Amino acid sequence: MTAPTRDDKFSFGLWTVGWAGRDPFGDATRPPLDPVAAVHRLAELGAYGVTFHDDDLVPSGAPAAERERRVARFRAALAETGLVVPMMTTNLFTHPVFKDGGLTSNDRAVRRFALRKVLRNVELAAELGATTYVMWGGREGSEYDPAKDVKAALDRYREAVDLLTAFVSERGYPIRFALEPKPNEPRGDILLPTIGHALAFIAGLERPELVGVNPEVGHEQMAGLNVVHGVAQALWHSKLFHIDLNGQRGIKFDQDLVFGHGDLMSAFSLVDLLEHGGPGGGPAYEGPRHFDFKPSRTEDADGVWASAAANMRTYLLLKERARAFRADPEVQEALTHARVPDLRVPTLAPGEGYDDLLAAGDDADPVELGERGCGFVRLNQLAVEHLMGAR
Ligand code: GLT
Ligand code: MN
Ligand code: MN
Ligand code: MN
Repeated sequence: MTAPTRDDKFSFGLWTVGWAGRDPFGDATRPPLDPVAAVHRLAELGAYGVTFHDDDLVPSGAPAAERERRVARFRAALAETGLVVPMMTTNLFTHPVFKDGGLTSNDRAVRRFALRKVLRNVELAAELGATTYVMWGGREGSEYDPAKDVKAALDRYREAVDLLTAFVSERGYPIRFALEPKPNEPRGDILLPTIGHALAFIAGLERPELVGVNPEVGHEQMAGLNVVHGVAQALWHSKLFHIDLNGQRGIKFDQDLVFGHGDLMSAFSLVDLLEHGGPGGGPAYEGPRHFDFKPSRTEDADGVWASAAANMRTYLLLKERARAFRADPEVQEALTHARVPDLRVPTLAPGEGYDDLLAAGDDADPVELGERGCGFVRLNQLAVEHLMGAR
């Protein structure tokens, strides 16, 4: 297997490798990381892109001159390394002002402040050439049902997203928005908790074509959902605008482990889906392979970079394993036996309607059909063996 290259389109958030390890129970275990140093190190490791929140680069409330100085230094590092900024996002969760949310806070003054913060950073995103703008609404939600009018909150969410899409359209920015679902944490319950909720919300927007999703592996798994199914449905709706790859072990707090360090079988199927578009082929995903992980707080600086490299190496290994799986004649035969390709055949014949179907009601013997084995276990075992390098 070769080392990661720019063509692999691996990207990382500044907040990932830059996480100092502070958690609700303990202090930071590592010193802060200079964004410029992060850019250089990520480029050396083979990444092509870096992403960030406004506050990752410029501390909230910094004076204009300080903002310009920091942005200029960062731009110089991008120019030096050739790293690009495919995606940017807003921090609407750290400052106490956002304790009840940003775009859906009960407090109108907070909502206006939050929206202005997003608009300003979208301008910077356009300057830096980012084409995707992620909206993770971690604080948009509640702990107490009587304290949040959810229908009104969704009205305000829609109002905000409609304003943002009007902004990029009228300014002529080539930017699309990607909503990132998460079921809970830091709020007890977060609005738009899953891929499915986000897709339904998008359908009611003014410019739905400018809004898609940014699913995170661990977030769907925190909700007990199958992330491969969720991502496949997002692809089916042509709404997979971006993706956050990481690892999660079961329904618990958001772990943000290295990709593949959670449910490895699911990671294998996800890479297969992203690379091949599923068993039937396309559409596959062409965008950045973005890692949103947190180097565990047990790790020192070397451990941080080993973790960053591990994400990319695991992805490439899974990609190679998925390719071998697809190319294996025994797998092809097992797929056919399991009737996986048959699902792509329309249920009705061309021109056939319900009358024809009712009239043809004699071609099926439910007893015989019910006795047919599906052969799915053998197929899955072949996947396990490919994943383990046994084939
Ligand atoms: C935050 C969150 C991530 C989001 C980031 C984008 S910030 O770390 O936990 O899942 O992708 O706002
Ligand atoms: Mn997460
Ligand atoms: Mn996270
Ligand atoms: Mn994320």
